[in-house]
Amino acid sequence: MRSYRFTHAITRKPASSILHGLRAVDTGNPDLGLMERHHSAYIAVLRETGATVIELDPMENYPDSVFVEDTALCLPEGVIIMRPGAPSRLGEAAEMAPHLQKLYSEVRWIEGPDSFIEGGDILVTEREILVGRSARTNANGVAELIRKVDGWNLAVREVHTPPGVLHFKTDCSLLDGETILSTKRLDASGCFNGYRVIHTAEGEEAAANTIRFNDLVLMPSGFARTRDTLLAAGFEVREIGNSECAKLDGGMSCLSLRFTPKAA
Ligand code: CIR
Repeated sequence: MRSYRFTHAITRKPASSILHGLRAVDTGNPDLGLMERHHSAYIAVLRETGATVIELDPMENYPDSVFVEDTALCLPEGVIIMRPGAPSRLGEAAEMAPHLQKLYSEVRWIEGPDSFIEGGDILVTEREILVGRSARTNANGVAELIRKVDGWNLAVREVHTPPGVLHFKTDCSLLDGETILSTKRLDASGCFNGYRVIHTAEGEEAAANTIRFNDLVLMPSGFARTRDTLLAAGFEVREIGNSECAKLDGGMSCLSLRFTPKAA
């Protein structure tokens, strides 16, 4: 099971420079103390599933570095180091690489120079890898990813992130081997044809970015109708405060890399 059973996760503590983190709309600065408490709660839930969580030190020179998901794509076959499309985040990928090189024998890189791709735009399901073109992930980035997974027998499908939405996974997440949680606006594009799709409740689009991690679904707190839909569908849900990360367009998936290491 490649898409939601994992033995490990990597997180990075938020830095005080998070006040300078990127955001589409300024809704006020995040409160670092509250963000740290939410982050600790998030890690505790990952650990509740029995996984090993590696917590990296904060990096002050990268304000958005708490959002580790954008730096790498971790697959059972190996790792692809990403090339973030936000200039202030480009260097985060090289900072992550040594940590993954300790755990994986096969590490490949998106090299560029014209390719950009962020992990937030990549949804791994049991049958394929969906990559959403976005303001951060360009056609060259998708094309290079396809070349880099060569030999791993994987299907990569290019899809589109809705305009004005930061990442493909801002609007969707995997719930199990065949079920996707999606906003209606993203599902309307037809990209999930053939999957079972559960929609976020009207007005709760910000609940779409959850993670299925082993037996649990981690979702942001404050979205009762979507939560109740997931509970009724039989998922075991944990709600985690996300008010501070949300000010920086971040959610559940952004805060971790989830994987099962594959050393030689
Ligand atoms: C950024 O704009 O890059 C950060 N403020 C948020 C990144 C969220 N990452 C993700 O959805 N994977």
